[in-house]
Amino acid sequence: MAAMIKDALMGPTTTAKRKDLERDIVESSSSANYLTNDHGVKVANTDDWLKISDGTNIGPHLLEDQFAREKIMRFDHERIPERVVHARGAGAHGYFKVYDDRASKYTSAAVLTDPSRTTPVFTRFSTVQGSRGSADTVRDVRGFAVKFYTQEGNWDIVGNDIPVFFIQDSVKFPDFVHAVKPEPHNEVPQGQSAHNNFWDYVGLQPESAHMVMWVMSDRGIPRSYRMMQGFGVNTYTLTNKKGELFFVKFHWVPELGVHSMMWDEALKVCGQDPDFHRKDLYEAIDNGAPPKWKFCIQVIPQAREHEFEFDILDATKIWPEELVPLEEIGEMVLDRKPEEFFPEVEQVAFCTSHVVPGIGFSDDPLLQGRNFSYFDTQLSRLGTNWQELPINRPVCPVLNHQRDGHMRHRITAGTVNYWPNRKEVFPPVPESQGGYDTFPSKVSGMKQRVRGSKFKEHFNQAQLFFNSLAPHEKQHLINAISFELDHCDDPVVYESYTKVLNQIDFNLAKTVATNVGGVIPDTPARPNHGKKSAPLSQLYYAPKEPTIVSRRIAILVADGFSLPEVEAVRAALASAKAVCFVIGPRRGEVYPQGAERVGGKGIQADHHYEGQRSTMFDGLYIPSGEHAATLAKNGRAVHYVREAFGHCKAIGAVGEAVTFLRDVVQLPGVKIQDDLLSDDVMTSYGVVTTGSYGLKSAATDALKIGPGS
Ligand code: HDD
Repeated sequence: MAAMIKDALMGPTTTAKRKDLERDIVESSSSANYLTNDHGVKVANTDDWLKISDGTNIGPHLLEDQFAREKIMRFDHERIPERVVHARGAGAHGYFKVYDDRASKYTSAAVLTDPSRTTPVFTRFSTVQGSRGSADTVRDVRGFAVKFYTQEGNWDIVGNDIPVFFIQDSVKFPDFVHAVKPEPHNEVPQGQSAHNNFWDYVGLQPESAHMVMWVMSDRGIPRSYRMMQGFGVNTYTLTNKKGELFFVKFHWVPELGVHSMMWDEALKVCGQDPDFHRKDLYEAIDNGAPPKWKFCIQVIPQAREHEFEFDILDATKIWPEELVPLEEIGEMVLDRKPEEFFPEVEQVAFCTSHVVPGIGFSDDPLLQGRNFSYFDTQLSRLGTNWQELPINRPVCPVLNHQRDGHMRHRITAGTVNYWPNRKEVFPPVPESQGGYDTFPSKVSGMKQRVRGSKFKEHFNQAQLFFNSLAPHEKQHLINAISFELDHCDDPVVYESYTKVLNQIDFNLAKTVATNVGGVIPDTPARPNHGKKSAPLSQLYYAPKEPTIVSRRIAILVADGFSLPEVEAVRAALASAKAVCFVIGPRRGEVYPQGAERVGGKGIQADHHYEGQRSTMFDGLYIPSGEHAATLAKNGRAVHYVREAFGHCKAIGAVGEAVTFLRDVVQLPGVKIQDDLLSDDVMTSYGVVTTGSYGLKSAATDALKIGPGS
């Protein structure tokens, strides 16, 4: 089965949704290559508004110019409201397949049980806080929303890259979003949670503590959309053909592992390339390395609902994998870019309420409110008939008596638009024949505004998360909270959050309080339970086989580099499916050792040192040659290497470049491993050099991203 899926992964796949969308795609290169107005009349002049003129001097414009009026009026109305949260994002098409029917013991949903199916998907990734034009690499939660165009209708998993949420009840969402969004008096800050109102709110809402730990960890600054996990977050249900019910959580696990940026790097990339993640997604697809995720489920039978110390309906809690293991059931591949951003990525509309037979909701109080909110928001963003937009319409028939409303596209022929009708047009379908029916469940209780008793414990899992991080991950988290609280200028805010931190970890609270001028605690607010869970650290997801697929590698040169070496390394990197760029003193010809500097045979540098800085790359390779002496004298080149080193990038150097590298990064305690080409090289060292190029490919070995990277 794995081999069959591998075959299917080769190249863009024509899915049912692709065929459906083709009806609406206008090729700009089609044979009808001329300009018309919106109702198809060919336009003779689109540059001059109709006006009075004697041929030399011009007079007034004429309102009668219907072409000019239409062009300007259409332009005036181009913008629609951006999403109230998750406004900034990027999306791609792809497909989903299950390995076999192993999930049929839990669900009757064909999309999750029929291995002969290829289900088209559209996935949109996003940040939460910033506006549509904000930067990609800010510290934030990432949205991970998947629309499955199944043969039984659309199913949406509207998830995040973090498995828990800030609040337990959806009615708090407007308060939370107001607190995290730019402040009302000055609309500051953009794309940041580093401000008084956010920290004030979460300080007063201890249920946010667990999620705050995740966002302040490296998960908040992913290297790529392609290198993050996805989580459905809420608890859903599955029902099988026997009529049994299971609680379920959905997970996406990326093939390339879970990787993050360094904070300093993320900050710089916000300015250097605000579209970094968007471009990264499309670059990988263009280069034949479509991103891929395993789809996994965690399942709890209905009878075991109350067995856990936490409430399994509480979205601020994970189900630790030691208690409820992940079951891998399928894969998603994103292999096709949108044709046009607005009609696809901007108009795609997800709803948690979109489920298909075999999948249902639980009483998770966050999910219940979400089921109302998404549909509602689409009405104001896109209008009543948003489901008919090409990106949103299902690939199966849509037949019902819902009619009219703004911008209705479909024409439903026939004389009746109600049920029951004498002609039996569009009758409801019994569950046995595929109709969606809600799982019958007995409900009793008092009508009241409460939360379940287990919902009241907020710190055990925040502590579990912090305990489970590797030392460098803990340090990053401490740095992140210290950065954010330093941006809060109201002492009430940063002092009160230190108290929350002391509920999680004494040293964490002490260090942050010292950094930000908070109240340094004398004793822990509660004992640390000492428990850990391995899958909470990103290290857990390192690919088993080291890989450089789709990684961006810079080859740093000046005039006088070794040409055969660069050619060999480029070929080796390309065959390992890395994306390789030559970075030289100028964009244009750079001359190898021995070549005439003017008119000699050089190679094209893709960028100059300033144009694409080290922050744009995952690894750096410096070939041998007399150019090393030139690099050493160039402040920009020296900064390039030091910055890459400071950001823990893998660096390889050969021959004369070894001395250059040693000189520029030689700091006390720095490990540089010379001539080490053993397989465990990356477990201990990020910098590898070799005196002569040859043996085996020093560069590709040095730059592999694997366990320990
Ligand atoms: Fe939400 C968008 C994820 C709680 C209300 N949400 C939105 C998107 C994602 C999430 C990924 C962007 C979808 C896209 O790409 O178009 N939201 C989550 C997760 C949550 C969550 C994982 C917690 C488990 N959301 C949540 C609550 C509410 C909302 C509790 C309201 C009660 N979310 C919305 C929204 C948005 C939205 C206002 C804005 C744009 C949209 O829906 O289409 O309705």
